[in-house]
Amino acid sequence: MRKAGVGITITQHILNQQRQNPEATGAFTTLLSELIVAAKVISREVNKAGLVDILGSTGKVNIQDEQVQKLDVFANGVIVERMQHIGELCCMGSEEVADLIEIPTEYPKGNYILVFDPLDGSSNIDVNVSIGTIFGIYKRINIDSDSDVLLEEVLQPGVNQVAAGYFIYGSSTIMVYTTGNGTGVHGFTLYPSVGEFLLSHEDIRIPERGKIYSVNEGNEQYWDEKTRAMVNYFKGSDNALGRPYTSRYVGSLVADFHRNLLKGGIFMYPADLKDPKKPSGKLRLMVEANPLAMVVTEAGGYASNGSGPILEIEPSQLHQRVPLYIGSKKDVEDAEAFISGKK
Ligand code: AHM
Ligand code: MG
Repeated sequence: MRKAGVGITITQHILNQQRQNPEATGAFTTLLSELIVAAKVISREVNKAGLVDILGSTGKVNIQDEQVQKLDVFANGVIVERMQHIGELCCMGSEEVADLIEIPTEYPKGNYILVFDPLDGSSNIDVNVSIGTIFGIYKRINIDSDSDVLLEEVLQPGVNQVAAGYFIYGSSTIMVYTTGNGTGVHGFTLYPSVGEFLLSHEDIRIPERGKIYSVNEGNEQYWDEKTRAMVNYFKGSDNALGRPYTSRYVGSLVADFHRNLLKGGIFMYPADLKDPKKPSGKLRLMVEANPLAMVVTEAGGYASNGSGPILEIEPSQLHQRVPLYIGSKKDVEDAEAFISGKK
């Protein structure tokens, strides 16, 4: 891993990757570059939280007599506004928006689809805990079609993603991304004084087995027996470590995932019976699970829904939820063995 400060810029890195892939076009570079600008704007606002009144709930009026937006609504607006005009997208899907986001007719369209969670873990903003933006990029299957994009074209399995990653707004702002196919997972740290993301974590590999388990154990009473047995396995001594795993749970998926990616471990949000309308747990397949599954898989880890790879699930809805077990390969395989009844 290279030390921050001597690394290349994210733009150079994307261009280098593009040159290595003869099929890659400048379209993809344009797309990622504009997304990075959006993230810089979000990072700036997140860093101001607490200093200026940007945490007010929607409905407040600021000094300019404008509606004060919640930060997650603001982040969604920044991404949509910046990305809709670049001419490389045919549509977007956001956690904050119920339907597909069409590209306005005044702008040209392209062949890429962007799905994103603009500000994940936003309940943590008020208490200065790390939050993030998660994204996945797909290619339209029916490329160069002039017709409007259909939801069916967006509902592709995660394995079709051409790139995925996240921005974490923490003690520093970091971007982690991959374009898959053995190109690796790379992290870039934003240098505020330079205004650039510089390579700080080259070719991240997640340890095959970790020492950390991350789960909201307050939900235990809503879990089934298999889930309880699985969590007890990690907490007990009769496991691969021969001693209890360490518990770490921030409650901000990007923060929990990023820590486990670097240090090893398993994050889980199991299916539960807390809300009978959401029997698959809380996290969303398209905007949360699939992008992080692509990252972890490329880094040598694994992501499962308890019975098989997250990346192979055929989505049926844009906002579909999914149980998520993600992190070090061997830890996730152990969890999967419990949930699927093999252990
Ligand atoms: P959000 O997208 O509305 O912010 O919700 C997702 C967040 C994740 O960041 C985090 O892993 C999870 O919710 C925590 O949920 P819980 O408070 O139920 O443990
Ligand atoms: Mg979220």
